[in-house]
Amino acid sequence: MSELTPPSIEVGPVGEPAEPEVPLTLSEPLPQSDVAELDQLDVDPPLVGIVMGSKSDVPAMEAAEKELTERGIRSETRVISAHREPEVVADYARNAKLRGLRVIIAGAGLSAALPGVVAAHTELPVVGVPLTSRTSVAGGLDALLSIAQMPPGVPVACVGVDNARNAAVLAARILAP
Ligand code: RP5
Repeated sequence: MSELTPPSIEVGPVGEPAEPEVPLTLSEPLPQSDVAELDQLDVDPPLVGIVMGSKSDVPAMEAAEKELTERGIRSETRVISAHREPEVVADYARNAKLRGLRVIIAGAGLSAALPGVVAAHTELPVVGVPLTSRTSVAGGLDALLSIAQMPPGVPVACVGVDNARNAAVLAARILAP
């Protein structure tokens, strides 16, 4: 009968903590590339989002940005269409509060769905600007009614036709402490 040799099992050190892959403290200075990335972070995010349904709305809506800038209120401007890119509008509105925006100004012409769609996706106050365009009905009455006549529960404040400046003044008053 041959002798049985027990198999040799290599056992490593027991109970030693694993080496952390990432240092847990910032005792070392950050690499320059990381510092550059941090510098690019927007520490002063815009407070007012100005959106409009078409590039053709830009001339009328510029007055809102101008008014806010003169008052020292940071804003951002985007052209996003409620009917051409509904998902983009929904994402913008859903993320607006998280990004630090406090008021949204939305300008649109014709059936002017943009302000209402934005209001449906955010709790932020939305100020609508009814705009005239090439094929407006009754001098912009179509857009005025589309914005002012939001059903109960999803309000959109409505300024006068093509009166983007008043939307900015109202936004400033909403932001006033
Ligand atoms: C709306 O339709 C826009 O807000 C604009 O006022 C109007 C006309 O748009 P375009 O045909 O000039 O793109 O969606």
